[in-house]
Amino acid sequence: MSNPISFYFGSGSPYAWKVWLALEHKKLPYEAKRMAFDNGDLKTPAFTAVNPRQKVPALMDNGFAMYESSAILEYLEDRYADSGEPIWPKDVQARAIARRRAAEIVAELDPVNDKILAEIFGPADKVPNVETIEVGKKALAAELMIIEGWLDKDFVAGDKLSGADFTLYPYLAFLGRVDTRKPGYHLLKLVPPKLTAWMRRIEALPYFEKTYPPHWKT
Ligand SMILES: N[C@@H](CCC(=O)N[C@@H](CS)C(=O)NCC(=O)O)C(=O)O
Repeated sequence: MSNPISFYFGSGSPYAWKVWLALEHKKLPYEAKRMAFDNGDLKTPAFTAVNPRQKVPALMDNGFAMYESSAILEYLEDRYADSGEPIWPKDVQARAIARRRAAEIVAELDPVNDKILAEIFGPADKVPNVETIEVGKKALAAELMIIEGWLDKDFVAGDKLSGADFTLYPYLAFLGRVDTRKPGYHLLKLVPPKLTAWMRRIEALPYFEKTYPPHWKT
């Protein structure tokens, strides 16, 4: 590898956080480039050449541009198979399950989360609809119980960290962020016990602090 990977992220983006955890897990050299959401950073011709969809995360790896967080994880694993720790289990069926769980999180948990957040952080002139939020919280609790059932070992897909853990953690951390910014919704209380213990395991990773959204620290 000649140059470090350029890693374009937005502070607090769950998709970017997932990639950041994976870069660290694989011990890859990278330069983190923070992109602001509100000052045109994503709209510049230079960034549009990296990601024509003008979203983060994105990578530039020695002239190779890549975006879409799940595809980025696959790229890193294939391109740097021997670096750091693997993103997916070696056993074919365990690997399939880990990938499926990561896909389920994106397909099922992400939209449920989004609905609640859209209501809580809606337009300034609109009071959040309590009923919509309660319905959303029920759906979120049900989804979290499914994931709780996966945790028969230490991690989301077995006894080792995988891309499924990196996919999930940012969503749950965001629930805590909402509780801090908009007290009263008690979203973290919906996280069942095994998942809560799992969150502490992720937070104990040696590189965790490095990946923590910078603007959440202030
Ligand atoms: N499916 C994409 C989603 C990426 C995405 O939606 N990123 C958001 C931040 S969380 C973004 O960059 N939005 C651009 C904007 O808000 O202008 C992925 O997994 O990478």
